[in-house]
Amino acid sequence: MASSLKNLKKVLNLYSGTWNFYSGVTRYLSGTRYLSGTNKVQFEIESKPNLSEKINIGQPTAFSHTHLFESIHEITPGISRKEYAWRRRQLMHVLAEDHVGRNYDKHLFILSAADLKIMTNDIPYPFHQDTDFLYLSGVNEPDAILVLDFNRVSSRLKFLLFVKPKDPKRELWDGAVIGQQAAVDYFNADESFPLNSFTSMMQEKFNNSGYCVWYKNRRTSHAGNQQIILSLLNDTNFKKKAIQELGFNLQMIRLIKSASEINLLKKSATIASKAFSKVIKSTRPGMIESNLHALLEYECRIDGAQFLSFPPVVAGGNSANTLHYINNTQLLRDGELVLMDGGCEYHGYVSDITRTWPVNGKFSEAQKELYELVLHVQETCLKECKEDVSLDHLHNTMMVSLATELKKLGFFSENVSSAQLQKQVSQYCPHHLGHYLGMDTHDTPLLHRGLPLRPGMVITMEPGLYVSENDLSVPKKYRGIGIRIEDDVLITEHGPYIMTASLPKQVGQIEQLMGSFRNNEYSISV
Ligand SMILES: [Mn+2]
Repeated sequence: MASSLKNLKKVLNLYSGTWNFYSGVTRYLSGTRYLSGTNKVQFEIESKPNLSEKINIGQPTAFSHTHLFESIHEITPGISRKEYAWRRRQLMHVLAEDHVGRNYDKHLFILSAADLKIMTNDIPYPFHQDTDFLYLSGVNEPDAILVLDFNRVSSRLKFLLFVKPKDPKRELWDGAVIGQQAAVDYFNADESFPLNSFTSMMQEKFNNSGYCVWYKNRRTSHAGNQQIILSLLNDTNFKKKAIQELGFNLQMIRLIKSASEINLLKKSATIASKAFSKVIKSTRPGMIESNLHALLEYECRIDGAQFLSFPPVVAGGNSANTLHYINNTQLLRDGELVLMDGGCEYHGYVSDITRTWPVNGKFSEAQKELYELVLHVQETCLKECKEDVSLDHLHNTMMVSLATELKKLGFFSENVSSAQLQKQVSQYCPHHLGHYLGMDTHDTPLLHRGLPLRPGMVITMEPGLYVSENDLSVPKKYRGIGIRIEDDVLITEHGPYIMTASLPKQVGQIEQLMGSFRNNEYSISV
């Protein structure tokens, strides 16, 4: 508990004056009301939903895609109707018990889905849903708006969905949409309306009834709908008692993963780990960085992932020192290392892995020295990783361990002051040890990394060491080497569980894995 209090103090110093944050953190630390044990909530099986088995809504259902679902009670693969309902109720309870929310009995929450981003005339990028919207509804369609109407006295919750109406002419081109009927039958909305009636319907249903209205104004993913929502909120004819920004309230719920979310995250980590193994095994001098990108994506999708989590970093040699290098255009040269940072998305849940390996299959002495140093730093952090410590605490562990190890290799002069040392070490690893992981790669970004870790949280652990080829202050043999080792870690009551453990990271294991590269299974000519 002492460390929790220290963390709380740190959080308070950073967010001094932000009472809202304080209230969230206190609630988090006391933990009992909403969050503690969230991952243990049991979602009972309900009676068979009253659905037409012919339901066609443009996204997989248990009826249309039997290979993806284990039960007809799931709305999206792995997540049941009960769990989606629980998430909506949990959010409204948290909002109604917020320090502002407590002053009001009636609460409205409004959230837009993402829009379809256009790649070129008439042709969109693959659609990616707003993760808050997907978390609360399971709806994987652009443009919709979700409204939750909650009364804290009676605990009555109504779920409204505004969706594009069914239009056979439009669906001939773009495929099926959900439509109003399935919004109710399949997604369990209490009522559904056409999207273009949003403003008039909201005026009609909720005007003048003393609501505290919550909405999201940060990191929104639909500029058009956001304008429509803001116009409604700013309309003096739309009477309400208060308007509140959602803030981190939903992220506090998303921070602790449920058992079904953990299953999906494990699956995502397993797919990506296996794909990384194959990419490592296939690497050889003369390939292009983008070839490894292509292999990673191929392997992840062959194994059932829908996307890569983000454009991967495939950085040969000195490019590894550019942290967000995604050009992936360079030749992979004999004698260099290659750093790959990537992961996949499996039914809404992502993995995020980094490995660094020798292009020719064998570490040089200098590469091995620095690689094993980073591995040692990661192991040191993993030993510290347990309930109640925070990501910030683990970051500090990484910096201290890096400093100690680099000093042994002659990176710093003997008489360097500890303040100078801290500054110099952060030049060799300018990023944080890790971040929360979930539906987003950088999950729940509004939550401070000083929060104590709890079972059900998932984090990345990614110590790195980056020595620029132009750094004349270090021995020549180390210049131009960039290394990062990243694993995905679930916090459990029994300690850290490494979800990416099946992917080798010891020097010997990697060299052994690459020993078979001559029998490359991919026919990429070099
Ligand atoms: Mn990461």
